[in-house]
Amino acid sequence: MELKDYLHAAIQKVDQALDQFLPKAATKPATIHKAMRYSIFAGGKRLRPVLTLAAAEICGGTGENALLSACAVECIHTYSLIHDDLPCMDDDDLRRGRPTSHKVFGEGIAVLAGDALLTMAFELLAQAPAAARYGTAALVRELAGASGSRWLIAGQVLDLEGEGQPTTKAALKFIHEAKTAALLTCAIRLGAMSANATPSKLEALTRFGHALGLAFQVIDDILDVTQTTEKLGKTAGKDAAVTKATYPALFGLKRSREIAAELTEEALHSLTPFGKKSALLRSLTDSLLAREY
Ligand code: GRG
Repeated sequence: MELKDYLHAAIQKVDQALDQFLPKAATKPATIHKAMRYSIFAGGKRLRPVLTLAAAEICGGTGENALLSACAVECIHTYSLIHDDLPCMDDDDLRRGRPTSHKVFGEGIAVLAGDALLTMAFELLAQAPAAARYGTAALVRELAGASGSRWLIAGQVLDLEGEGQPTTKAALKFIHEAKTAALLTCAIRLGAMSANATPSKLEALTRFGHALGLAFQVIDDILDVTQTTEKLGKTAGKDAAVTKATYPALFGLKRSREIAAELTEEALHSLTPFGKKSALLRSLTDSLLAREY
Protein backbone atom coordinates (compact mmCIF):
# COMPACT_ATOMS: atom_id res chain seq x y z
CA MET A 1 0.00 0.00 0.00
CA GLU A 2 1.17 3.55 -0.74
CA LEU A 3 2.10 5.59 2.32
CA LYS A 4 -0.35 8.35 1.37
CA ASP A 5 -3.28 5.89 1.26
CA TYR A 6 -2.23 4.21 4.50
CA LEU A 7 -1.99 7.55 6.31
CA HIS A 8 -5.35 8.66 4.98
CA ALA A 9 -7.08 5.49 6.20
CA ALA A 10 -5.26 5.38 9.56
CA ILE A 11 -5.95 9.06 10.34
CA GLN A 12 -9.60 8.54 9.46
CA LYS A 13 -9.80 5.58 11.87
CA VAL A 14 -8.18 7.59 14.66
CA ASP A 15 -10.40 10.63 14.04
CA GLN A 16 -13.56 8.51 14.06
CA ALA A 17 -12.50 6.78 17.26
CA LEU A 18 -11.65 10.07 19.00
CA ASP A 19 -15.00 11.47 17.93
CA GLN A 20 -16.71 8.41 19.40
CA PHE A 21 -14.70 8.33 22.65
CA LEU A 22 -14.64 12.01 23.58
CA PRO A 23 -17.76 13.47 25.22
CA LYS A 24 -19.93 15.31 22.67
CA ALA A 25 -19.51 19.08 22.49
CA ALA A 26 -22.98 19.57 23.99
CA THR A 27 -22.27 17.36 27.04
CA LYS A 28 -22.49 19.47 30.20
CA PRO A 29 -20.53 21.53 30.97
CA ALA A 30 -20.32 22.26 27.24
CA THR A 31 -17.38 24.71 27.47
CA ILE A 32 -14.86 22.09 28.56
CA HIS A 33 -15.99 19.52 25.99
CA LYS A 34 -15.92 22.14 23.23
CA ALA A 35 -12.40 23.12 24.29
CA MET A 36 -11.18 19.49 24.35
CA ARG A 37 -12.61 18.92 20.88
CA TYR A 38 -11.33 22.25 19.56
CA SER A 39 -7.72 21.22 20.17
CA ILE A 40 -7.98 17.53 19.39
CA PHE A 41 -9.69 18.17 16.04
CA ALA A 42 -7.50 21.12 15.06
CA GLY A 43 -5.71 19.24 12.29
CA GLY A 44 -2.60 17.75 13.90
CA LYS A 45 -0.53 15.30 11.89
CA ARG A 46 -1.65 12.34 14.07
CA LEU A 47 1.87 10.95 13.84
CA ARG A 48 1.82 9.24 17.23
CA PRO A 49 -1.49 7.36 16.87
CA VAL A 50 -0.57 6.36 13.31
CA LEU A 51 2.68 4.93 14.69
CA THR A 52 0.69 2.99 17.30
CA LEU A 53 -1.44 1.37 14.60
CA ALA A 54 1.52 0.70 12.31
CA ALA A 55 3.54 -0.85 15.16
CA ALA A 56 0.64 -3.15 16.02
CA GLU A 57 0.37 -4.27 12.40
CA ILE A 58 4.11 -4.86 11.91
CA CYS A 59 3.95 -7.18 14.95
CA GLY A 60 1.10 -9.18 13.42
CA GLY A 61 -1.74 -7.50 15.35
CA THR A 62 -4.68 -5.40 14.24
CA GLY A 63 -5.18 -1.66 14.28
CA GLU A 64 -8.51 -2.38 15.96
CA ASN A 65 -6.86 -3.72 19.13
CA ALA A 66 -4.50 -0.76 19.23
CA LEU A 67 -7.09 1.95 18.68
CA LEU A 68 -7.73 2.86 22.33
CA SER A 69 -3.98 3.12 22.94
CA ALA A 70 -3.58 5.26 19.81
CA CYS A 71 -6.30 7.66 20.99
CA ALA A 72 -4.87 7.78 24.51
CA VAL A 73 -1.47 8.87 23.19
CA GLU A 74 -3.04 11.58 21.01
CA CYS A 75 -4.94 12.88 24.06
CA ILE A 76 -1.68 13.15 26.02
CA HIS A 77 0.10 14.82 23.12
CA THR A 78 -2.70 17.37 22.64
CA TYR A 79 -2.84 18.13 26.36
CA SER A 80 0.91 18.80 26.33
CA LEU A 81 0.52 21.23 23.42
CA ILE A 82 -2.37 23.12 25.10
CA HIS A 83 -0.37 23.51 28.30
CA ASP A 84 2.85 24.33 26.47
CA ASP A 85 1.11 27.24 24.72
CA LEU A 86 -0.16 28.81 27.97
CA PRO A 87 1.08 32.29 28.94
CA CYS A 88 2.96 30.76 31.90
CA MET A 89 4.83 28.40 29.56
CA ASP A 90 5.67 29.27 25.92
CA ASP A 91 2.91 31.87 25.60
CA ASP A 92 1.87 31.13 22.05
CA ASP A 93 -1.08 32.42 20.03
CA LEU A 94 -1.12 29.88 17.23
CA ARG A 95 -1.19 26.07 17.17
CA ARG A 96 -2.18 23.68 14.42
CA GLY A 97 -3.01 26.71 12.29
CA ARG A 98 -5.57 28.07 14.76
CA PRO A 99 -5.60 30.42 17.75
CA THR A 100 -4.42 28.51 20.81
CA SER A 101 -6.89 27.16 23.36
CA HIS A 102 -6.33 29.93 25.93
CA LYS A 103 -6.85 32.59 23.22
CA VAL A 104 -10.25 31.13 22.40
CA PHE A 105 -11.50 29.82 25.76
CA GLY A 106 -9.42 31.77 28.29
CA GLU A 107 -6.59 30.51 30.43
CA GLY A 108 -8.68 28.70 33.03
CA ILE A 109 -10.58 26.57 30.52
CA ALA A 110 -7.38 25.88 28.55
CA VAL A 111 -5.70 24.52 31.69
CA LEU A 112 -8.77 22.39 32.37
CA ALA A 113 -9.04 21.18 28.75
CA GLY A 114 -5.45 19.96 29.04
CA ASP A 115 -6.19 18.32 32.39
CA ALA A 116 -9.33 16.69 30.98
CA LEU A 117 -7.47 15.27 27.96
CA LEU A 118 -4.75 13.94 30.26
CA THR A 119 -7.38 12.21 32.37
CA MET A 120 -9.31 11.01 29.31
CA ALA A 121 -6.13 9.30 28.06
CA PHE A 122 -6.13 6.99 31.04
CA GLU A 123 -9.90 6.43 30.94
CA LEU A 124 -9.45 5.18 27.37
CA LEU A 125 -6.31 3.16 28.01
CA ALA A 126 -7.92 1.40 30.97
CA GLN A 127 -10.44 -0.04 28.48
CA ALA A 128 -7.78 -1.31 26.05
CA PRO A 129 -7.81 -5.08 25.51
CA ALA A 130 -5.05 -7.01 27.29
CA ALA A 131 -2.60 -9.17 25.31
CA ALA A 132 -1.15 -12.43 26.68
CA ARG A 133 2.23 -10.86 27.53
CA TYR A 134 0.97 -7.38 28.43
CA GLY A 135 -2.02 -6.74 30.65
CA THR A 136 -3.94 -3.47 30.59
CA ALA A 137 -2.09 -2.33 33.74
CA ALA A 138 1.21 -2.66 31.83
CA LEU A 139 -0.18 -0.37 29.11
CA VAL A 140 -1.32 2.17 31.69
CA ARG A 141 2.06 2.11 33.39
CA GLU A 142 3.81 2.57 30.04
CA LEU A 143 1.86 5.74 29.21
CA ALA A 144 2.04 7.12 32.75
CA GLY A 145 5.81 6.65 32.74
CA ALA A 146 6.36 8.34 29.38
CA SER A 147 4.13 11.31 30.19
CA GLY A 148 5.19 11.76 33.82
CA SER A 149 7.88 13.75 35.60
CA ARG A 150 10.78 11.60 34.38
CA TRP A 151 10.05 12.12 30.68
CA LEU A 152 7.45 14.41 29.05
CA ILE A 153 7.14 16.75 32.02
CA ALA A 154 10.90 16.59 32.61
CA GLY A 155 11.33 17.79 29.01
CA GLN A 156 9.10 20.75 29.66
CA VAL A 157 10.88 21.60 32.93
CA LEU A 158 14.29 21.51 31.27
CA ASP A 159 13.00 23.50 28.29
CA LEU A 160 11.70 26.19 30.65
CA GLU A 161 14.81 26.26 32.81
CA GLY A 162 17.11 26.13 29.79
CA GLU A 163 15.85 29.27 28.05
CA GLY A 164 18.70 31.72 27.65
CA GLN A 165 21.15 29.28 29.24
CA PRO A 166 24.17 27.76 27.51
CA THR A 167 23.84 24.01 26.97
CA THR A 168 25.85 20.95 26.03
CA LYS A 169 25.16 18.31 23.39
CA ALA A 170 24.36 15.71 26.07
CA ALA A 171 21.95 18.03 27.92
CA LEU A 172 20.16 18.93 24.70
CA LYS A 173 19.87 15.28 23.70
CA PHE A 174 18.24 14.51 27.03
CA ILE A 175 15.71 17.34 26.57
CA HIS A 176 14.80 15.89 23.17
CA GLU A 177 14.54 12.37 24.58
CA ALA A 178 12.28 13.60 27.33
CA LYS A 179 9.98 16.04 25.53
CA THR A 180 9.64 14.17 22.23
CA ALA A 181 11.23 10.73 21.92
CA ALA A 182 9.70 9.24 25.09
CA LEU A 183 6.05 9.75 24.05
CA LEU A 184 6.75 8.79 20.45
CA THR A 185 8.48 5.61 21.61
CA CYS A 186 5.60 4.94 23.99
CA ALA A 187 3.11 5.28 21.10
CA ILE A 188 5.05 2.63 19.19
CA ARG A 189 5.51 0.34 22.19
CA LEU A 190 1.79 0.46 23.04
CA GLY A 191 0.99 -0.64 19.48
CA ALA A 192 3.50 -3.48 19.68
CA MET A 193 2.24 -4.52 23.12
CA SER A 194 -1.37 -4.58 21.89
CA ALA A 195 -0.16 -7.10 19.29
CA ASN A 196 1.53 -9.23 21.97
CA ALA A 197 4.99 -8.51 20.47
CA THR A 198 7.86 -10.77 21.49
CA PRO A 199 10.42 -9.08 23.79
CA SER A 200 12.95 -8.90 20.94
CA LYS A 201 10.49 -7.22 18.58
CA LEU A 202 9.45 -4.81 21.33
CA GLU A 203 13.11 -4.01 21.90
CA ALA A 204 13.75 -3.38 18.19
CA LEU A 205 10.74 -1.06 17.99
CA THR A 206 11.88 0.77 21.12
CA ARG A 207 15.22 1.50 19.42
CA PHE A 208 13.30 2.58 16.32
CA GLY A 209 11.08 4.94 18.35
CA HIS A 210 14.02 6.48 20.20
CA ALA A 211 15.96 7.28 17.03
CA LEU A 212 12.84 8.41 15.14
CA GLY A 213 11.76 10.62 18.06
CA LEU A 214 15.16 12.30 18.23
CA ALA A 215 15.20 12.79 14.44
CA PHE A 216 11.68 14.24 14.61
CA GLN A 217 12.71 16.83 17.20
CA VAL A 218 15.92 17.82 15.40
CA ILE A 219 13.81 18.39 12.28
CA ASP A 220 11.26 20.32 14.36
CA ASP A 221 14.12 22.59 15.52
CA ILE A 222 15.30 23.03 11.92
CA LEU A 223 11.80 23.84 10.66
CA ASP A 224 11.42 26.49 13.36
CA VAL A 225 14.31 28.32 11.70
CA THR A 226 13.62 27.58 8.04
CA GLN A 227 9.82 27.65 7.66
CA THR A 228 7.13 30.29 7.88
CA THR A 229 4.43 30.55 10.53
CA GLU A 230 1.79 29.87 7.83
CA LYS A 231 3.46 26.64 6.79
CA LEU A 232 4.03 25.40 10.35
CA GLY A 233 0.65 26.42 11.75
CA LYS A 234 2.57 27.64 14.83
CA THR A 235 4.80 30.65 15.41
CA ALA A 236 8.05 30.21 13.48
CA GLY A 237 11.34 31.53 14.86
CA LYS A 238 10.12 31.16 18.43
CA ASP A 239 13.10 29.10 19.64
CA ALA A 240 15.67 31.73 18.64
CA ALA A 241 13.47 34.52 20.06
CA VAL A 242 13.58 32.97 23.53
CA THR A 243 17.13 31.62 23.01
CA LYS A 244 15.98 28.06 23.49
CA ALA A 245 18.53 25.26 23.37
CA THR A 246 18.15 23.70 19.91
CA TYR A 247 20.27 21.74 17.45
CA PRO A 248 20.56 24.62 14.93
CA ALA A 249 21.62 26.96 17.77
CA LEU A 250 24.27 24.50 18.98
CA PHE A 251 25.51 22.97 15.71
CA GLY A 252 24.23 25.19 12.88
CA LEU A 253 21.73 24.16 10.20
CA LYS A 254 24.05 22.08 8.03
CA ARG A 255 25.26 19.83 10.86
CA SER A 256 21.72 19.61 12.29
CA ARG A 257 20.48 18.29 8.93
CA GLU A 258 23.28 15.70 8.95
CA ILE A 259 22.36 14.65 12.49
CA ALA A 260 18.69 14.27 11.50
CA ALA A 261 19.75 12.10 8.54
CA GLU A 262 22.02 9.98 10.76
CA LEU A 263 19.23 9.43 13.30
CA THR A 264 16.83 8.53 10.50
CA GLU A 265 19.35 5.98 9.24
CA GLU A 266 19.62 4.55 12.76
CA ALA A 267 15.81 4.31 12.97
CA LEU A 268 15.65 2.50 9.61
CA HIS A 269 18.42 0.12 10.66
CA SER A 270 16.49 -0.91 13.79
CA LEU A 271 13.66 -2.17 11.55
CA THR A 272 15.93 -4.86 10.03
CA PRO A 273 14.37 -7.74 12.04
CA PHE A 274 10.99 -7.02 10.42
CA GLY A 275 12.23 -7.56 6.84
CA LYS A 276 9.72 -6.75 4.12
CA LYS A 277 6.97 -6.12 6.67
CA SER A 278 8.71 -2.87 7.56
CA ALA A 279 8.15 -1.22 4.14
CA LEU A 280 5.44 1.10 5.39
CA LEU A 281 7.26 2.24 8.53
CA ARG A 282 10.34 2.80 6.39
CA SER A 283 8.54 5.10 3.98
CA LEU A 284 6.90 6.91 6.90
CA THR A 285 10.37 7.39 8.46
CA ASP A 286 11.80 8.70 5.18
CA SER A 287 8.88 11.07 4.75
CA LEU A 288 9.47 12.59 8.19
CA LEU A 289 13.04 13.51 7.29
CA ALA A 290 11.73 15.36 4.23
CA ARG A 291 8.76 16.99 5.96
CA GLU A 292 8.14 20.73 5.70
CA TYR A 293 5.82 21.20 8.71
C1 GRG B 1 3.55 18.56 29.81
C2 GRG B 1 3.10 21.02 29.37
C3 GRG B 1 3.77 19.78 29.00
C4 GRG B 1 4.59 19.81 27.92
C5 GRG B 1 5.30 18.68 27.43
C6 GRG B 1 7.87 20.57 25.65
C7 GRG B 1 6.57 19.89 25.55
C8 GRG B 1 6.35 18.74 26.41
C9 GRG B 1 5.63 20.29 24.69
C10 GRG B 1 5.81 21.46 23.85
C11 GRG B 1 5.67 21.31 22.43
C12 GRG B 1 6.85 20.60 21.85
C13 GRG B 1 7.92 21.37 21.20
C14 GRG B 1 6.87 19.30 21.98
C15 GRG B 1 7.92 18.49 21.43
C16 GRG B 1 7.32 17.51 20.50
C17 GRG B 1 6.76 18.14 19.27
C18 GRG B 1 7.71 18.43 18.17
C19 GRG B 1 5.48 18.41 19.22
C20 GRG B 1 4.77 18.79 17.99
O1 GRG B 1 4.38 17.58 17.46
P1 GRG B 1 3.71 17.45 16.04
O2 GRG B 1 4.54 18.20 15.04
O3 GRG B 1 2.36 18.25 16.29
O4 GRG B 1 3.46 16.03 15.78
P2 GRG B 1 0.92 18.04 15.64
O5 GRG B 1 0.21 19.35 15.91
O6 GRG B 1 1.09 17.77 14.18
O7 GRG B 1 0.29 16.91 16.37
